[in-house]
Amino acid sequence: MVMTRSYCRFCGALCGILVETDGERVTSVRGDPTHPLSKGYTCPKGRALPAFHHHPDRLDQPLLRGQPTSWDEVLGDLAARLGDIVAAHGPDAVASFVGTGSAFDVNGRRLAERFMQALPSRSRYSTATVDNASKPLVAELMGGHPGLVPAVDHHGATLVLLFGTNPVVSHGHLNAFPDPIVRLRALAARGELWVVDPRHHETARLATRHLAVRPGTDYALLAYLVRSLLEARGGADSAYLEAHTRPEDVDRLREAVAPFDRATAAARCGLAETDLDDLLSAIQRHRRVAGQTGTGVTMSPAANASEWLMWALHIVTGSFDAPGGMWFNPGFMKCFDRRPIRASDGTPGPGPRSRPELPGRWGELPCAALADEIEAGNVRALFVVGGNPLTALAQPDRLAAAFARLDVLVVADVVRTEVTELATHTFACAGQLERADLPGLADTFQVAVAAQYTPAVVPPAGDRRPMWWAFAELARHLGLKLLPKGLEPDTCTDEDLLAIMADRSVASWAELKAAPGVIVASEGSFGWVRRNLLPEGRWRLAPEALVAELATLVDQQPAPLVLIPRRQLRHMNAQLRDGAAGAVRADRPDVLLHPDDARPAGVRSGDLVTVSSAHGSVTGVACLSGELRSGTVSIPHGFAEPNVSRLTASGDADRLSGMTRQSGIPVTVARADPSSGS
Ligand SMILES: Nc1nc2c(c(=O)[nH]1)N[C@H]1C(S)=C(S)[C@@H](COP(=O)(O)OP(=O)(O)OC[C@H]3O[C@@H](n4cnc5c(=O)[nH]c(N)nc54)[C@H](O)[C@@H]3O)O[C@H]1N2
Ligand SMILES: Nc1nc2c(c(=O)[nH]1)N[C@H]1C(S)=C(S)[C@@H](COP(=O)(O)OP(=O)(O)OC[C@H]3O[C@@H](n4cnc5c(=O)[nH]c(N)nc54)[C@H](O)[C@@H]3O)O[C@H]1N2
Ligand code: SF4
Ligand SMILES: [Mo]
Repeated sequence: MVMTRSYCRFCGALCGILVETDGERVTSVRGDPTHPLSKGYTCPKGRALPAFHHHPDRLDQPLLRGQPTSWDEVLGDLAARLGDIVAAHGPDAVASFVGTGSAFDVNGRRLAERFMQALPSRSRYSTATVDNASKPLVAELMGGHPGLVPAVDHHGATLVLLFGTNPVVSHGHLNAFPDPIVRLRALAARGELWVVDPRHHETARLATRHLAVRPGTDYALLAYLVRSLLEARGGADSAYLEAHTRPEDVDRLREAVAPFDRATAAARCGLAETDLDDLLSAIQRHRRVAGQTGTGVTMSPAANASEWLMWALHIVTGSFDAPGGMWFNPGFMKCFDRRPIRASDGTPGPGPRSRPELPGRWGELPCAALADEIEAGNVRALFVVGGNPLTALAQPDRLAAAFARLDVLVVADVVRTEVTELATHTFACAGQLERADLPGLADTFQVAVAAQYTPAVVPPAGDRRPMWWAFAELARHLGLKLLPKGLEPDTCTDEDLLAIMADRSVASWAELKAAPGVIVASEGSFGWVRRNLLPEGRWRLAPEALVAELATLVDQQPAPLVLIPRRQLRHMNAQLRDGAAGAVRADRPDVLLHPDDARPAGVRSGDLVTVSSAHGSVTGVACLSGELRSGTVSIPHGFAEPNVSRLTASGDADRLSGMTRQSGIPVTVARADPSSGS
């Protein structure tokens, strides 16, 4: 038996783990009690790692049109086809979709991205536009950089607001939330913890107050708070506003939120006026706030306006980049606080050819356009890099038909999925326990300025190869060079690449490698955004595009019954939905309904229920629950059945951010089989 210290790479919490192995067999995973951030905590997904590692559907060899083959064969064939496609249609005909499964493979993700840049192809898609697009958008428009991620000051905040996020289950949206129950209890014990969510979920149960807001109306509640704070003696931090904003922006903000008086906001949000009063006085009492939004907000139709007003609330109360409020993680590897950063103004680039009304942002195109681009013949080859577009993207049936028309569909994954079924070329990638790593993409999302090096726990089984190697080798076949000077695919190691990445980090590569676990540099870093990034230290408080969006919402009419998203503890999107082929417990994709919405349709718990939107319908098992606000239907995503993405549509995308709407979708419910039962 050998014990290796590592960290879990299923989700952004990056919990410290101790992995026990017997030869190449992974026998157990438990929380690392010496890890200062996760403190021994793991969730069932982390503990399912041994079962996932030995999943019967793991890919052991690359596949060519579904048949096991050698890497030489699959990469040689692929290179020839890509060469033809690029020669005939140009490099933009080669697209990539980068998913969550590659987010914690720092070398693999980097080389996949470098490959697209080397082609060079503009047809780059990622889950950013089905997950969080309003966040980088607002960060760029207000702070000048899409990578600014506000995070709760866990050691100083006394008033924490969580809007549309359930960290007990998700462990955070963008912001990592390891050991969530202990952290949330500590926050609630120090002051107040408010949860604003249509569902009284696992996190709401730990809150000091829960507001069951009507989906898609967060902007109205936030507008009311900002409006009230900006009134004379309302509680705004005038010194902060004077130092860190422009007076004309404060006037523009005041004007924009003017329509949202208490009665209007309460009616819109479906909350009592006293709820709004209570939240306002809590803010006035604590003076500073630490508010975080999640996918409940980013997936909603008013995502940009809501995120903007959440930022505005922090700026008006002097809570941004300030102890007791929110800080911005500069990154252990990225070190934004130690170098000048060029500010951008958020002007979008050109959109996809078939959907020119959508924006190109952050070097990507919106996922909402992927099916159109394939159907139009603009995309002929697609790389799926650690993703499951057939459950993650809208209209899966249309997308599957579009995939069938592709000349080439390359899937880089660790297990067989519905997407590898359609693949022409499949890369059998080294899984998380089979590669050395550092937190890359997750660097600035962590709960502290911290980094942990992990060695590979076991060598890659079968003919699995690191994903970075597959892209480097494919590039070599095409006459492109992806690896830094002096490195060749067959002699380079994970560590060679990590060492280069760690070049500019807080600790040296040698220190990272020698450390017995995570290195924590600090648990809060304040002031650097105002110092290094903001022009004259001033936030852009009232970006024109966001002011305009709010104006369109003034007369919004809420729909009577809407779909809302929900995450579950035992699966990570489409991963582990089968309980690693039954080796561990799996979640059931129940359709949660409020009894008041189920009754008129004659639906009882356990019945099969059909949920329909303007775009499609799904059938699942109903579970009646008073924890939901009436007027909402909650369905998790990631399942083949019910595949909730049948209810969303790629035409229903936000013009400003490119984000596909996935919350607040009007739906109806009906018994799937009205003849049975009574
Ligand atoms: N209606 C609706 N739609 C949604 C959502 C919703 O709530 N409702 N949620 C959205 C969100 S937030 C997201 S992030 C997307 C999720 O979209 P995706 O990220 O596309 O989906 P995942 O299921 O996470 O896909 C991860 C894939 O990576 C593979 N994988 C695991 N480990 C590795 C590895 O080490 N290397 C490689 N190469 N692959 C690996 C897994 O086997 C899996 O196939 O879905 C979005 N779509
Ligand atoms: N166990 C587990 N963990 C995960 C994942 C997983 O699949 N399983 N996925 C990972 C990924 S890819 C992501 S992006 C994160 C997401 O992390 P979170 O954003 O925390 O995701 P959820 O837990 O679904 O919480 C979203 C909440 O928004 C609420 N909501 C819906 N609409 C609205 C609205 O209009 N307003 C408000 N205020 N609330 C609303 C829903 O009721 C729900 O409780 O989780 C990550 N972690
Ligand atoms: S919360 Fe669970 S899935 Fe996320 S890193 Fe920790 S153990 Fe892994
Ligand atoms: Mo996500």
